[in-house]
Amino acid sequence: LNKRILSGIAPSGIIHLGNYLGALRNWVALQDRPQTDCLYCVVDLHAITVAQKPENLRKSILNTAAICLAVGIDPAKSPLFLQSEVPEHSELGWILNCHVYFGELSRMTQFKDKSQKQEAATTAGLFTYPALMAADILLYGTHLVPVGEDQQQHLELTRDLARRINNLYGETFQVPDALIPEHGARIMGLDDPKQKMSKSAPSELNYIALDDSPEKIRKKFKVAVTDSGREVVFDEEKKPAVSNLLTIYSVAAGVSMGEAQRRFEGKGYGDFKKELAEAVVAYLAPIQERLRGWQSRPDDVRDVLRDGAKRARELAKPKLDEVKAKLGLGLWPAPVGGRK
Ligand code: AQP
Repeated sequence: LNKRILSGIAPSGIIHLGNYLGALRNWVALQDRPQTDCLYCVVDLHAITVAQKPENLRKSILNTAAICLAVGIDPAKSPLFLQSEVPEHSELGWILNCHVYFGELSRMTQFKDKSQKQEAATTAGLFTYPALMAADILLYGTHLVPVGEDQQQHLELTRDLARRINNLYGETFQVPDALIPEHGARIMGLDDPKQKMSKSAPSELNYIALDDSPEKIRKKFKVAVTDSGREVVFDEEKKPAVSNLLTIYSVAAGVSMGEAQRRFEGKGYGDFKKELAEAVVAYLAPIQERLRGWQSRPDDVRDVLRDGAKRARELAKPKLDEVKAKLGLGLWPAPVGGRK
């Protein structure tokens, strides 16, 4: 039996290098793993847990899908779909909402961070979104979920919910595992190495967007925060900023951390940041070229999403029907041998 891989990305404005190194890069690699079936999802219902302008959301959805295609998601191998086009997600999300405890959701660190940072009032959706994320995953019998480190806690909750439903109603859900990359699982902000790189950061100097121009990339690395001293060495405790930049360098240049450090022995931060910027510019160039191609063909992107939703629904509907039947919802069980 093939292993099911599923992951999602929120269309909330820009997609940054952290999203790519922590998640998208792995999504692409997994497509070629033998005996795996991948499904990838633009999770627009997650985006509306915070206020969105409809015109911006519409653009972000298309742009996020175009980025997924540009980084190498091949829709022939992996259906790429929009979450809101598969209503089974919302329906299972509600069912899981009715099985997750208030205390569990209250412990989610992402909720605490995001609700504190927000200027607008916090919605119930932001609070309960981990249940919807669990539905995204459990609906497809997912074995592995390629995500960045920040999603580990939500994955744990998903596993707990799967076990809870299985205990209450009999074996229903596959209990999924997180697949967190060895390098790049937690890329930190360029302007603040204590916080993760984030789309919703107040300053754009926090992140490298995948579609930043070479000039912008050079400028952002030039002003990126560094640590005291002048040696380019990996030491997350003493040199969190430089360690973060070295992680980015080693992935972008395709070298080990040891080799990355050797290359900058005896050199200062200035030289290091210049070479880092060039490595990232070169690393993103082919993605950006393909992105321009997809952006010039929005109807093709829509076609990919439409086809992906059709394929995803074929998988999601039977699982949702099974769950509803087990819970006693609807007009189940269907009468055998005609009406009674
Ligand atoms: N800084 C990061 N380092 C490594 N991986 C990261 N991911 C996010 N930030 C980093 C991973 O990217 C995938 C998609 O993320 P998402 O769209 O679900 O949104 P998020 O985790 O909420 O990402 P952001 O950019 O930080 O958004 P905001 O600012 O809205 O919170 C996930 O697999 C995530 O782990």
